[in-house]
Amino acid sequence: MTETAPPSAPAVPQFDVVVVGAGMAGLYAVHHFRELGFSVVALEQGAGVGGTWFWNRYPGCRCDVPSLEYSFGFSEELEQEWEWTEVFPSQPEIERYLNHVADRFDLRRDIRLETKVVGATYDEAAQVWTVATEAGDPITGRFLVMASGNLSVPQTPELPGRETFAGPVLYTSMWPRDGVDLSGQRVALIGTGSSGVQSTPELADMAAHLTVFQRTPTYTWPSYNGPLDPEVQRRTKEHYRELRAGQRTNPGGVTGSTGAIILQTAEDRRILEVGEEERLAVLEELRWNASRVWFDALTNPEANELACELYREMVRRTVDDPEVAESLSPRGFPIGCKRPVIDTHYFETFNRDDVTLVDLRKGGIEAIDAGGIRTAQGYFEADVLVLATGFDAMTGALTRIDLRGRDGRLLRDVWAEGPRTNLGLQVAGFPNLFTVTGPGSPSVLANMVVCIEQHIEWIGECLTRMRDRGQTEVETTVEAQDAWVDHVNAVAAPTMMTASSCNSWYLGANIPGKPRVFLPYVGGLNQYIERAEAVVADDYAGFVFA
Ligand code: N01
Repeated sequence: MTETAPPSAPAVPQFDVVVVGAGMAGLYAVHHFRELGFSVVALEQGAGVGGTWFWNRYPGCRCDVPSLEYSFGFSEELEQEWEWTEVFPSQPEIERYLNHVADRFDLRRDIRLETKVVGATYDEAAQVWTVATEAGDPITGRFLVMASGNLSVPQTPELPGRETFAGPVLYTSMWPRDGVDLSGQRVALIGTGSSGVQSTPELADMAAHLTVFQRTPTYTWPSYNGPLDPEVQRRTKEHYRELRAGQRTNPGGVTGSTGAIILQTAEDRRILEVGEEERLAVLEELRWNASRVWFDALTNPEANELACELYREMVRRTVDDPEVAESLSPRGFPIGCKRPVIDTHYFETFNRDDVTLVDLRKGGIEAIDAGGIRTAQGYFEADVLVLATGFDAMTGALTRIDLRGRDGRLLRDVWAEGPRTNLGLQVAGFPNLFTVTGPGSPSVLANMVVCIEQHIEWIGECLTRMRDRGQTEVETTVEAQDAWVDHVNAVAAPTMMTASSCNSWYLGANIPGKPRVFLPYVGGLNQYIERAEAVVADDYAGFVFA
C-alpha cells in the first residue's frame, strides 16, 4: 500500500488505449486497436521501432525461430510481399521487416519515439490511466496495454571498479546503433548465455583478442541456419493459412512445416534402458543432439545426468585443450532447466589462439580497473568490455516503473512475493490494465509473434465487447487469478525447469533479491489458447465489468 494519493484524471481521456512499447507487440497493438476503431497511441523509449530487435544489435544476434514462422500472420499481403533471406533471421533483417510493417500500415503517426514511460496511475473515479513519461506532459487513456517486452530490461551487475575502466563498456542488449570498430582491440566478454554464446565467434573474428569470462557453462546446440530455399518460401506462401492455424494448435507456436530444423526434441528413446556402448553409438550418429533425444531425461534426474554426460563427451571431442573443455562442460544442473542456447561454432572458437576462456568458478572477478579485469586467477588486459549479462526477465519492465492501481497500490509491492496474473493478461487491483505476454502466459516458451498476436486479439475482443455494452472497466477477480496461478505452478512442478539445482531467469534466479517463482506458463501455447478462448466463451468468467 502506498501513501501517495493518485492524481485526479480527466473524465474523458485523450486516448482509448495507451500502449507502452513499439516492439512487435506495440506495433500490432496500434494496428489492431486502430482497425477496431479505438484511438490509440504507443509510447516507445527507443529512437526507432522494433523493441528487442531495435536494442539487441550485437554481432551475431539472430532469432532461433524460422523466419517464415517468426512473422506476423494478420495480413496476407504482408505475408506475400515480404521475402526472407535466411532460415533463421538475423537482427538486421527482422529490424528491417518491422520497419516495413510500421511504414506499410502507417503506424508511425500513432507512435511517439524517445518517450520513456516512468509510471502510470489509475484513477478509480474517472476510470482513466494517467501515464507519466520522461518526455513531457502526462498522457491519459481508458486502457493501458503494457507491450513493454519480456527481455527488455538489462541486468546491470555490480562489478567493482567498472566505472574506472578506460575503454567503452558495451551491453549486448544496448549495442550502439552505428556499430563499433573492434579491429585491433582486446575485448573482454562477460556472460555466456544466449547473447554471449551467439556473439563469441563473431567477436573473436573482429577483435585482436577475445577473453570470455564464464561464470556458468551452458548447454548449447548447433544452429541449422543457412540461406532460405526460394522454393520453400514459395510453397510456404501458398499454404500460409494452414501454417498460421497450425501454429496455434502447437505447444511452441511453431509448426516446423517449412522444413527448418529447430532443435531436436525428445524421441521415444530411454537412456536408462540402453548400455554405454549404445549411448556412444547414438553420440556418433547424432553428435550434439544425442543429449536431447531421451524421453526419460525430461523428468528423471538420473536419466538427465546420463544425457548431460553425453553432452560433456561432445565438448571434449570438440575442444582441443582438455582443461578448457572441462571448464566449458556444464555440471550440477539438468539439461532442459534453462532456455536452450543455439550456437554457431561456439565451442570451436575456444580452439583459436586469440581466444581465452576464464573460468570464474576457479576464482571470480575481484575488480575492474582502467586497463582490464583482475580475478583470483590473474589479471586480464582489455580495451573494450562487453556485458552479455542478461535481463530482469518477464517482470522487470512492469515492476521497475511506478505502476499504481486501485488505492494507489504499486505493482512492485503487490508482486513482492512474485507475480500473480490471470492468464498473464490482467492483475487483480489493476483495472483496465493489460499485460501482453505477461508472467503466467506462454510467452518466452513459445513463438513470441504468435503469442503477441493472440494476446492483442484477445484484448481487442474484450474491448469491443465492452464498447458494445457501454462498459468502461474490466478487472480480473482475485479468485480467477489465484486459480490461474495454481494451474501455472502445477504444470511447471514436474518439469526440469523447476529443479532445485536450476538457477534460470525463468525462475528469476539471475536477479539478486528477486523471488524464486517460475514465471512463464509451460502448459503449451495450444492449451493456453484453449483456456483463454474458453474464458471468452463463458462470457469472460473470472473477469468483472463495470
Ligand atoms: O542472458 P542470460 P542472455 N559476473 O541471463 C552471466 C533470449 N535470447 O542475454 O549463468 C559474471 O541467459 C550469467 O552467468 P550465470 C533468450 O530467451 C535469445 O544471454 O548467472 N557473469 C550468464 O552466463 C535468452 O535465454 C537469443 O552464472 C555474469 C549471462 O551473464 C535470453 O534472451 C539470443 C554476471 C547471462 O545470460 C537471455 O539471454 C539472445 C556477473 N556478475 C538472447 N551476471 C537467441 O539466440 C550475469 N552473468 C534467439
